[in-house]
Amino acid sequence: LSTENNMRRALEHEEFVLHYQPVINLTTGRIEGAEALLRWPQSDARPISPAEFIPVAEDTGLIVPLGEWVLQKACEQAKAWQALQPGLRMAVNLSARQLRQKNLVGMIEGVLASSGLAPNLLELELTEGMLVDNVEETLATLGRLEDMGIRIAIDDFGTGYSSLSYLKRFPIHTLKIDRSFVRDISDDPDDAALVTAIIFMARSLKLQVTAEGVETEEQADFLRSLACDQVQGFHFDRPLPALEFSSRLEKKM
Ligand code: G
Ligand code: G
Ligand code: MN
Ligand code: NA
Repeated sequence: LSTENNMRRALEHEEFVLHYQPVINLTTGRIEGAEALLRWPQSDARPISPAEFIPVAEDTGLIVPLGEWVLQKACEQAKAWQALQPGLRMAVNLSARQLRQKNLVGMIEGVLASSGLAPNLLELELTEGMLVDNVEETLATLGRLEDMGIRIAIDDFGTGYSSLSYLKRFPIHTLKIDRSFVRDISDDPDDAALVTAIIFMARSLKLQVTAEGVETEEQADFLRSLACDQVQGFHFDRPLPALEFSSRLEKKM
């Protein structure tokens, strides 16, 4: 309960911040996108992890106004960064509760209109589990988002228990390979086989594929040899405060 009250106050006082992790094209090395990641700095302690406060926000419904704040901020930032990197895409994590939110599509329309960001530069990240419940309603929601030109990514791909048939049923554009598969690709033949299979499947289905959690040059080389489209990970960049991300774009490094 105290977390809930603190979160309400933090939202009112704009204490949350977004960090942005660069999404890198593995062939060119260029930054093609950013994933917005919520941070809650504390004046007298380490920041509280979203892994801790997002579940509370979901349970209390606070994720609805918090999620709208995240989307608005991320879209405004993406719009501003178009001057430095035309076509830069912004990925925003969506929680299950937001997908059930009645006015989600209208809220997103409003944010795109007020920020001026082109819809095809916004990618919403969902997890597999979110596609299992209320299938008809979710299909309708995602269909409307796709009609607007918004892209849908499956986050943590491979860790859910759902049937792969959803890849055919839902309008999905990107698979983000979970970092648990990427971690041991250089040493574990099973993980290497799984990642290879996911990348080949994605290509056959004409989906874009992003590998997450790339921490070493060996992992990057392996993924490059499979022509994986994009990567994220500490080997390239940590999630960065907006100003650092801007310098990173300006230096074109
Ligand atoms: O960035 P970090 O590893 O601390 O994130 C932990 C988890 O919190 C990840 O699963 C990430 O997807 C989630 N997360 C981070 N920011 C947001 C956000 O703005 N909205 C939602 N729903 N989840 C987020
Ligand atoms: O669930 P999701 O993919 O949204 O989680 C994103 C989280 O992964 C962020 O909190 C980010 O800090 C973390 N992350 C990003 N790159 C790496 C990496 O290379 N290694 C590890 N261990 N975590 C990472
Ligand atoms: Mn994510
Ligand atoms: Na992930």
